[in-house]
Amino acid sequence: MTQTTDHLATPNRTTGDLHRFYGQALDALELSDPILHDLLGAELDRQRETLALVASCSPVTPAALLAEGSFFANVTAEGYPGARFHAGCVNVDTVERLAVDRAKEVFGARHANVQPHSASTANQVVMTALLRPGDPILGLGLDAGGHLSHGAPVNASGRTFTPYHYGLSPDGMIDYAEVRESARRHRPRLLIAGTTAYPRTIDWAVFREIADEVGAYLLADITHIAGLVAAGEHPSPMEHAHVVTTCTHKQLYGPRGGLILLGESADLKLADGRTLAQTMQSGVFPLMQGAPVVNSIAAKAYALGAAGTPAFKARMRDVRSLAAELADQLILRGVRVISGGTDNHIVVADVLSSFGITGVNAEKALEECGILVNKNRIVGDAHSARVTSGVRFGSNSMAARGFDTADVARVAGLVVDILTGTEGSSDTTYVIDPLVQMNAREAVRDICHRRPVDGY
Ligand code: DSN
Repeated sequence: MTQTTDHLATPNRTTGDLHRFYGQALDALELSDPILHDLLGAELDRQRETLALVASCSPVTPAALLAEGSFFANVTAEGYPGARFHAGCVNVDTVERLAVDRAKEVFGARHANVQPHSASTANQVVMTALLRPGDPILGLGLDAGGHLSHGAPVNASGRTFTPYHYGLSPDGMIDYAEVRESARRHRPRLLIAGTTAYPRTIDWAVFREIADEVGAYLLADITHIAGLVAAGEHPSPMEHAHVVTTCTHKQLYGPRGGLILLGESADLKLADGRTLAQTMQSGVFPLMQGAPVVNSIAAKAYALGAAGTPAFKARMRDVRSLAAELADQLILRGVRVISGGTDNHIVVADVLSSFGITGVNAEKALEECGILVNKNRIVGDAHSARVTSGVRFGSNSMAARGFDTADVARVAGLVVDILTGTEGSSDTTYVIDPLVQMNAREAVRDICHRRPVDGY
């Protein structure tokens, strides 16, 4: 981890002081708001006893949670380190520099902004700072596994700019010829490469080639695969994209928040004479945001430090191999897996053709048994996003629980048992065999107890 704590304003407090502070805080919560206190306990129990296979989350490392829940929340710190609009920022400046240094180190970036409140905000910053209202943008369609902030009509990105979308080919892969053809036709000012439900490797070089051909900026939104990219388990877009955005919670086991990263493009001169790095800095503050969430930046610093360690790299190898194993085990049991497998942490299954039930019914039936996934549209889906024909699995939490291949096989077996024992009475209602449910719930509890997430 990068250590830049030479300029601490005060000597380190003893660990005892911190224990006292957090202990008193917990006592005060119990006394002053027992309802909330109990809800915290209930949520901890729920998380301990369920298998969270939702691909867009990872259990936040307790140390990062502690930093996020710290008294850094008391500091208003508009501006950037060394140039704040408020007093009292000496430690905050050090924390933000630490987070920036670690982000640069982990992703091999030349410039990092750690202030975006989320990846969606980071995407909004990029678009608002680089484009004019009405400019054409091109990204993967929401229905094909893109993201709201990539130009969906219901999102500000789709209302402010003129959105165009590419889709997936019938085998579930990005069709780069279609992307190129679409880019030639619509001449986007911004080409977006980034997905939320795509299980395969993204070819950043081809995206950049297409962007260059039509004179577009290339935005790589690596939100879902940030951990794999950091660990070298997925190619990095840093050399190819003009701008890279990500969040810190989906695969970095950190707080909910965003990052903007720049590679060689940091020094690129824009039409107004400013560099891309300068444009992103002012794009975050003051263009889109006011004061940053400093406690979140402290937690980002922790997560980014951890992401540079050998233990994190080993975890990301597990994330990939466990997802591949899950895909194989489902296929072995007759489940139709989109694209026939996975290169990352995501497995998308066609539950309609495999079990005759919709994605929403599958999601609910699995949840009743303690397995958490999300309904997901699949290529050519006839159902809406609220119903869907598929579900999406992710392996971030399995890796955090230290799963091995036998655990994955057991989970795949449970998934198949549960969905075989579920009958849809309509697209959104179903009946589940009570015996299947009882046995599965017990088995999931057993797995969770044997494989707790570290620190939980
Ligand atoms: N983008 C949504 C997902 O992938 O689940 C929420 O973050």
